[in-house]
Amino acid sequence: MSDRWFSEKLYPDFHQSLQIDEILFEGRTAFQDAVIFRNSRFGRVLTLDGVVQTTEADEFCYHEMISHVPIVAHGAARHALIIGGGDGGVLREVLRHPVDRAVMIELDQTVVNICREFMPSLSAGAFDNPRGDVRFMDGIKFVGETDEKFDVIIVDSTDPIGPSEVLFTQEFYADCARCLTERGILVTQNGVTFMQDEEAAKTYRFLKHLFSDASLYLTQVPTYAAGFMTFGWACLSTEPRRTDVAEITQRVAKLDLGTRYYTPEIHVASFALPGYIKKLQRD
Ligand code: AG3
Repeated sequence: MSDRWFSEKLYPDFHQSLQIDEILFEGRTAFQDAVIFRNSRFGRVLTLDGVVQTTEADEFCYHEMISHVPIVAHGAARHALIIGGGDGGVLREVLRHPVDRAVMIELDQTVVNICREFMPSLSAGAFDNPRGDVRFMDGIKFVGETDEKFDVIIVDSTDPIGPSEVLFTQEFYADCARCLTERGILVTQNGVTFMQDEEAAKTYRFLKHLFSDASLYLTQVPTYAAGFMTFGWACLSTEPRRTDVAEITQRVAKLDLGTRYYTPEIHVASFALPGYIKKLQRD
């Protein structure tokens, strides 16, 4: 048994540790520190700037929920945009749907390269899919300049410290709103709410001002310490979020998603928030 441990210090007063069996990659990219190591329970683990991003064992809890909830709720998404998502997990899940095109805008090409090499099950071939269109540039610049329109935008970023800070601003969300089609949906990752409540409250406030419908919704990821992970939801129409479980069930039955976390019941239930999170949804 190894006596080497990775200790995540995302919060000053609460650290979580994972045992390191073997380090597969360790280095500084043009933007951040990246490490991929192996842990006996979680398989290969990607950390960026000292924060666990994803693990082979529990990535499905995150990638299925950030992808299928908006796409199934939309019901007819043809064009999807992913901001970030360098490990390829979101692209993989998005391409399970009959979308014509999934554009992925990733800042850090090295993250894609190391994940393809050391964590290939994350993208599972998605980077070679002709419907995928991966471009390496700044997400905020892309949404600020493009004339392309998307039915769904998924922001799969790191936490709002370091290179991703700009992806949590009102300006960025406003540009996303401009890039959406009529019933378009934007979802964002907003951290673990018990520890990062201000972050979720702020995103909710921005989204509420810019969109007809705004909400938070939940998933549970074992290696994100301290409780529920919250996603932001924003839509130019109030109707997609209200799609009932019978309709969601019918839509899912036509797909071959093979999910392990996402179900029609979980889709609907993920918008039911515990009181300490619901109270953050103030204007
Ligand atoms: N990106 C979000 C990681 C958030 C971890 N932060 C935390 N525990 N508060 C995940 C990238 C997966 N594609």
